[in-house]
Amino acid sequence: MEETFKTLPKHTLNWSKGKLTFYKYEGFWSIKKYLEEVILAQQSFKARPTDVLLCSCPKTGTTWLKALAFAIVTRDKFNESTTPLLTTLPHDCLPILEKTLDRIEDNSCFPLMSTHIPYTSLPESVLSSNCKIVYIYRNVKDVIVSQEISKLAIEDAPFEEAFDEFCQGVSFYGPYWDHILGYWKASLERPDTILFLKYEDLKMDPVSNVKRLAEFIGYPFSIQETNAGVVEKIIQLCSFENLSKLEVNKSENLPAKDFVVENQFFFFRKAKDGDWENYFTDDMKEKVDKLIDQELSSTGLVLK
Ligand code: PAP
Repeated sequence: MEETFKTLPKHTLNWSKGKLTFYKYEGFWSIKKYLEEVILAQQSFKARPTDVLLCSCPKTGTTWLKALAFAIVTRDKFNESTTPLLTTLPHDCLPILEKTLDRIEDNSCFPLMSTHIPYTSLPESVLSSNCKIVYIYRNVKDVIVSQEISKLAIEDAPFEEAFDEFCQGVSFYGPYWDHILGYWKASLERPDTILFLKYEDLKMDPVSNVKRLAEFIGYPFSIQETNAGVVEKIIQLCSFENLSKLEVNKSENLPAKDFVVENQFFFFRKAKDGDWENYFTDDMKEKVDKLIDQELSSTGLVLK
């Protein structure tokens, strides 16, 4: 492992708690701790055809997708007053692929698992098992703000510096646009096994998108459930307004042990579309528009 890291390109960033070194592994940047987990997962994770992987780049709607998928899959077991989502951070409701290497003991039939690993670096068994993948993504400008403001919230490093690094591709599992592209290309090749969801679409039309999600992961809503308003109840349970006010999800109660930073903006900040307008200068807006055009114009993927 140490030998591998000696050969990787690296870049040091300013971080709320000091400096943080990122390494570039298989075309994507992250910190050593996370990349070690990726490498170990590549060596030993055994996917099952029944697994459903919730995949995302950080700050694109992961927490929300995890809560929704968990509520969908466990709706026969729990109702809105007994669900673990009331007392457990959504991230702790389902396993993370990189942290679930030994599956011998895991006899559960619970299908959900999450990961930030880019498509092209997923363990080979994920692809050969043909298990289902749900990918969520979000507009680039709001992701920059969500990620960089979380990172900078309690320090005085300028936003401009963080912005430039993100645009150079140096962000968690970045370049972000390459992360999306990997899953997008795969979703074209394997539409039956990869569902591509957009954070903004989920916000604009939660009912259809939650139904789509439930159907795709094999837990469709029955007509009786639909008539009884089960879809709306799940949407309400997992809404930002509801989850962010729960004691367990408040900043001071976050289990910081596994996360790089802990501060009040980390998982639940504003959840507002277009918040980038409060941080970007005209030059920044233009730079991102040009960058995305340059990176994606030949691919067919359109990110508004
Ligand atoms: P993570 O990668 O650290 O888990 P992730 O959940 O992907 O973060 O994204 C966090 C963003 O989702 C935050 O956006 P913001 O910074 O623009 O506010 C967070 O507020 C938002 N978010 C968290 N939970 C929800 C939810 N239930 N509904 C909508 N947005 C949410």
